[in-house]
Parts: sequence; C-alpha cells; structure tokens
Amino acid sequence: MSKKIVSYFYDPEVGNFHYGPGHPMKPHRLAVINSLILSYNLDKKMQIYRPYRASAHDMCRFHSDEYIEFLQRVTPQNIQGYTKYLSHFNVGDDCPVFEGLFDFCSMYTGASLDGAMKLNNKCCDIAINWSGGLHHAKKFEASGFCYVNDIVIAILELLKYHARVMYIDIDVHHGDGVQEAFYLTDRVMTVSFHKYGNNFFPGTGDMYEIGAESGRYYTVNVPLKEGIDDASYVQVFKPVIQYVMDFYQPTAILLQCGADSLSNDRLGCFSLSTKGHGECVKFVRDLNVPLLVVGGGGYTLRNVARCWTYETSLLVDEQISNELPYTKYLEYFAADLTLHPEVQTRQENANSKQYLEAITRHVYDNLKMIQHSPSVQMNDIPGDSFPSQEDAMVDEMDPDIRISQADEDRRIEPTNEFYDGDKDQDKSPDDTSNR
Ligand code: EL8
Ligand code: ZN
Repeated sequence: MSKKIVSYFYDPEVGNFHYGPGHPMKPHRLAVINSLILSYNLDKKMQIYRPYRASAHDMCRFHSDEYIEFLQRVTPQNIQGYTKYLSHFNVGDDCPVFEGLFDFCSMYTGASLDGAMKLNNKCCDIAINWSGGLHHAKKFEASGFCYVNDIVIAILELLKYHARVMYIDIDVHHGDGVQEAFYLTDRVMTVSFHKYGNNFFPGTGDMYEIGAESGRYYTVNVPLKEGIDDASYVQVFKPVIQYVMDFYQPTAILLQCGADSLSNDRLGCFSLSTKGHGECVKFVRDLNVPLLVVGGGGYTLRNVARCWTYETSLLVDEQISNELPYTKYLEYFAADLTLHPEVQTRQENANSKQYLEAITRHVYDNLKMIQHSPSVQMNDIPGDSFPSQEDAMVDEMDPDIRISQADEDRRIEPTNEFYDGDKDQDKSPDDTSNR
C-alpha cells in the first residue's frame, strides 16, 4: 500500500490559551504535542499548514447567531454584563470565559474546516488537526469544555462533496454534540465508543439511541463499562467499524481521537494503552477512505502527547523510536522517557466478552435495516456538482466558501522557517505559553 499524503494543521498560538487555574483542559498540551512531532521529524513527512481561522459566519453554519455573537463579545473583563447569558449558554465552570476565548474557537475550528476543504479538493488523503475534536458543543450552547463544534462544521463541509460521511469517536465521553447534529439524517453515520452508566458525563450514548426519522439506524452507540483494556476494545471496535463500512460505504471519515480513553487519564476510566488506542487509528487509516483526524479529550498531558504523536507516526506510516527524543518539554515525561508507557492502573475490566459480543450483535442487527434504505445513494456522487441538500441537519447549507489562493498563501515554508532548526534555541513562538 503506498504511503498516503498527510496534511497537518497547527497554529503556533493555539497552545497559549488557558481555561483557568485547576481546569483539566490545557490547550498548552497542543504545543507539547507539536514539539514532540517536530522532535521526531514527522513534520518532514507531512504538508504543514498554519490553518485558516474560522469566522463567526463559518461557526453559524451550525451554531445559532446569538450564541456565536455571545462568544465573540464576552470577555473576563466584561463578564459581569453577561450574567444572564452565562447560564443561558451554559458558560461557567466546565466552559469558562477566558482570555482570547473566541480566538481559540476560531483557531481550532478553522483548522478542522481547512482539513475538510483540503480533503474535498483532493490535496491530501489524510488531514490532521489535534486542536479540534470538541464534540460536546451544541447548536445553542457550550458543553463539556467545548464551545464551537468544529466536528459538525467540518462534516458539513465534507458533505458538499461526499454523499455519506462516517463519524467515529473514541473519546471516553459520548460524542453527543455530533450525534445530536446529525440524528435525523442518513447523510452522516455517527459511531461512538464511550463509557456509559453511573451518571458518567454526558449521560447519553445508550445502545438504543439509533437515530430518528430519515436518520433511523444511522446512529451507532457502543456503551462500555469501566476498565476496558486493549484486547476488549479492539474486539468490539474492528467488527463494528467493518460492519458500518460494509453496510454504509462512507466516502469520507472523520475520526475523533479523544485520549481520555487512555489508562491513567485524569478524567477517564478506561485502561487503553497508546498501542491499543493507536490500533484503532491504524485500522481506520487502512480503510483507505479520505480521513480527517481530530483530537478531543485527554487530561494526563504527557500521555496525550505520547498518544497523538504516536498516532501521527501511524498516519504517515513511519516507525518511530520508543525512546523519546529531546524536546524542550522533556521534563513533562520525566522518569519514563518512553513513547509507550506501561499501563499501570489495572482497573478491573467490567466488560465481559459476552457483553461485548451482545453489543456488537445489536449493532449488526440495526445496520442490517439500512441495506434496504434507498434514500442514501450508494453510488458515488460526481465531485463538484454535488448539490447541497436542504435537510434536518441545519436550517440551511451555507453558500460555498472556497479559499484557493489564500490557501496557498497560508502554506508556510518548511518547518525551519518557523523554528530556527536548532531545537535548543527557544525560538519557538510558543515558549510564552502558560503551563
Ligand atoms: C469532570 C465534565 C466532564 O473534573 C467534561 O469530569 C468532559 C469533557 C471531555 C471534571 C470536570 C468535569 N466536567 N469530553 O473530555 O470528551 C463532567 N470539570 C472541571 C471543570 C473545572 C475545574 C475542574 C473540573 O477546575 C476548577 F474550576 F475547579 F478549577
Ligand atoms: Zn472526553
């Protein structure tokens, strides 16, 4: 199999935002991941882009005008004037107002949108945006550390050229915002693997949530119990994804790689290793379908960096050493300077083989129901002429926004233009980032 063309989107400012003291979500992790990717020289195997920054208009392709206008206006300095709006838009502890909030949303959303456009224009086979994947954000409100749902906006862009898009979510939390956005349509098949039960956030994602109206049977949920290990996770992931490929035949895939499903995550409860998490990414890579890969949760920073760096190496199909190379953030990995740490917390795997087989069977039985559904054309739609279609997803599809020359203008020179090529010099623009 020939190596795929991979585009990588990273804004050197995206790691400088801060949710606030004590908050588990740390955008600084993105600077650490990028530094590790550079230290492994994986940038030499990818097309590197400083990404497009999404406008309010782009965000309103999914979100309400009022919500986006609120995100544009509210700041830590004027928040007192917005008290009634804060609860209305669910902004507060989980989703705080912090310095540069809208710019942060513009960066991570623009990078996912840019990746979708590059895939649509066949500039690459795989697009990576580790700053994206904020899957809880709803049309009218923030949720679970997520403000703008970059995934929904990117999928809407993919739908301009693709008849059927599959969304896969391996975050430990249910991808509720994406599921909700496409619950009533057969144009997007959402597939989420997550912890479910005992009031685990967000509380949705039961196996009986299968979609509705035209979207009935086009939502797949795989509710899991705590402590799932690599073998059990792969035992359910591969058959379910293969079934969806066989029955739905998506022409594009968006994969959310939330790393809070790793063992020892600050908020998670699974026991996956970086290798097990990566096995899922490798499986999706080998489906040979245009692929947009985004980040998501992940709160033990050193392990998120290890996981997404390793998965970047899988996507460019390059073997990298288990011995971490020098990076200015090496002390984050102290004591264990390896890429693949041993899984310590051997939390009891509460997922029996029988339970996982029953879930897989249930998914299969539901997917069998769509093979008779004529509504989603199974023959591919020719490229550019694919009409945007009014449907339950959003009130209206946006007029086509194509950025061509600007795209090229934004393409930065090889990495040494960014970094002076000398890893020891702290020239990188992100050295001002907060930890
Ligand atoms: C925790 C919700 C889960 O801690 C969000 O759990 C999951 C997002 C995700 C937790 C916390 C939670 N929120 N989705 O990965 O894929 C239930 N919130 C929290 C917020 C602020 C904070 C500490 C915890 O810092 C503080 F404000 F306390 F300083
Ligand atoms: Zn999560």
